[in-house]
Amino acid sequence: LFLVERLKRALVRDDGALFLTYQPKLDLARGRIDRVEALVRWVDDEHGFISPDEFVPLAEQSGLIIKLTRWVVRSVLRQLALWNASGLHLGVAINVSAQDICHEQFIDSLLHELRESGVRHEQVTLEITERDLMDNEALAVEQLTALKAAGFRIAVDDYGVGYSSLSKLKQLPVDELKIDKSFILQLPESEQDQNIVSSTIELGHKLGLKVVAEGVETSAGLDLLRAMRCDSVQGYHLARPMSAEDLTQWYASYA
Ligand code: G
Ligand code: G
Ligand code: MN
Ligand code: NA
Repeated sequence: LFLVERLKRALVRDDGALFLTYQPKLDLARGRIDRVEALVRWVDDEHGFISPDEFVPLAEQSGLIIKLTRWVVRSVLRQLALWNASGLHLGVAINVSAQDICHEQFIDSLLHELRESGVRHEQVTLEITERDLMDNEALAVEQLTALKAAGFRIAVDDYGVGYSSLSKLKQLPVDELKIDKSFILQLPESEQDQNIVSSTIELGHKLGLKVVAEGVETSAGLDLLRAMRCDSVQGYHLARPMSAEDLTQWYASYA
């Protein structure tokens, strides 16, 4: 079978070949883990582990992304409902593509899943890459405006590698900039990255946005970002993406 057919089968069967991992984000001002990013994983019984860098683009090309994202949303919200019930109140970031948000049923199905799970809108951040936004500008902006009006948080993912102009940024209905990890990974060693990141944080703040750094791998990087007044950090220095069970345990020992 072609890979995309195998992916479709994994979605239909929902027998554990597709699963979610969660990576925590630290709110620097409050010193608290307040959110997690959901990251999908696939272990195919024939091909083994397949990276989302490989199968997400495949799903996008074939249109299967709509079903994949629906599965992700449903699974994430179920998990969030479990955490809510156990007294663990976390927000979650879900990666979506322009195809998803431009799909006519996206908002309705999201709202339906929220009602089913009892999760609150403010608990959900939708991450969309800067590049995806720029490639689908008019309709994407319209849809994001509707999503934001419905109460969801919107983040621009992989910010800094997608060539959006400052005037575009001003018009986008977003709450958060997520600086791409390529500017963060060598932050302690690279003066150039330090300049780029500190000015991006300043710009974000002047536009009224929260700024998140991903790919924080060292305490030196974390210290720099704190000094730059970055709002939130995510990266291996804190924790790797992990299963829901592991995240629950990790959180208990961290907090
Ligand atoms: O851990 P990392 O390898 O998870 O993810 C690689 C890429 O795959 C990232 O760009 C990430 O945004 C994307 N990705 C991970 N999970 C999802 C998902 O559930 N949906 C979408 N659309 N992209 C995802
Ligand atoms: O959706 P996004 O492109 O933000 O996905 C985040 C990606 O970054 C995922 O592939 C995740 O596994 C990865 N990631 C998260 N933290 C780190 C880190 O500290 N270092 C590196 N190299 N990758 C990370
Ligand atoms: Mn992301
Ligand atoms: Na990213």
